[in-house]
Amino acid sequence: MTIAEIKSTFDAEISKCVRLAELQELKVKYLGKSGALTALLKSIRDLPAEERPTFGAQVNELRKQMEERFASKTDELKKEEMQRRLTEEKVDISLTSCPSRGALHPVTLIENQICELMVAMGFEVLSGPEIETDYYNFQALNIPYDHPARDMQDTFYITDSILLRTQTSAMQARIMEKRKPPLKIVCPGKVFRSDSDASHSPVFHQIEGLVVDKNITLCDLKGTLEYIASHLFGEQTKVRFRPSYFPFTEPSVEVDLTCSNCGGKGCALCKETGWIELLGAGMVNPVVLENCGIDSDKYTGFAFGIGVERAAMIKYGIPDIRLFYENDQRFLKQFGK
Ligand code: 2NL
Repeated sequence: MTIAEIKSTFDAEISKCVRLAELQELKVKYLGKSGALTALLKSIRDLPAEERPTFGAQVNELRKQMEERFASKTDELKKEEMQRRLTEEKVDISLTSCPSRGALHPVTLIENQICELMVAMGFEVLSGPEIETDYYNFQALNIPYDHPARDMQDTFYITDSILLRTQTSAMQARIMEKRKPPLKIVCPGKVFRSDSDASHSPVFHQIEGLVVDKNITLCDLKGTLEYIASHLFGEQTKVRFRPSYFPFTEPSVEVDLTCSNCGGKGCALCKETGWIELLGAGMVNPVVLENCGIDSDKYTGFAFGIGVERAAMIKYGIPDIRLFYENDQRFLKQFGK
């Protein structure tokens, strides 16, 4: 090839280059050890001596031009490559890939709501130990060792005298023993019973309220529960007492609310009765007051215990208590927004 031929094929080929790798190949093809230009330079020995300097100068000039062209083309392709990568590898920060926001668990929500209502009525919120002594969980509350009510609350024992509390009243007994009336306290927390089905869990949450003062009556209990019921389930909610039995209260009552689903007319949820049982309550048994050092001739009190899961199940129409503990996002996402 002549100098002119090399120049023109080189020009044509280099302008077609689009990748740095191709450019590198081209560089080898023309300027490499067995490249076209090197071959041309070698052919210098076949020329007559007087033509050699001019020829040499021309070849060197061409080499210089080609090297400059390679340099500028390299620059150009590097810029293009950068531009291409910037477009191809662009991270779209406008995508909604941020983690979704957490929400309060329905049990926490209802627990907070009930506690807030109690605080509004002047109750003090207190929490106590989940591991209790037999004394505060049972004996102080008028449930001696041989009492049949011990079987009603199937208990997890740690030793003969230490257990997982079956009710938060254990804490209330501690407070009654430590302080003097008037008392107006509410104890929320986890309680434990060896029982498990669609409406029972071995761990559940309870809120117990306790008022001890002079002249406290069952009417005070009813007014307090009506306030909670109407704020938690709606203004039209009615409260009904049915006689019951607990060792720590006398008299004792089961408390029903008008069914939030049918408004009291009767439906499948309330088994056509119009009423749904929510909690147990009563007037504090004088024996319990005396056990805790309170003069039962001077003072009376009322107490109640609400199952938080049960309240949430009624409020939201949840059919199975186990849904609360499975951490299924599809379930949890529906609350606390
Ligand atoms: C239930 C019933 C109840 C109480 C809890 C109580 C506490 C003291 C004294 C007397 Cl310190 N009573 N608490 C009273 C009646 C019922 O709970 O089954 N709740 C889920």
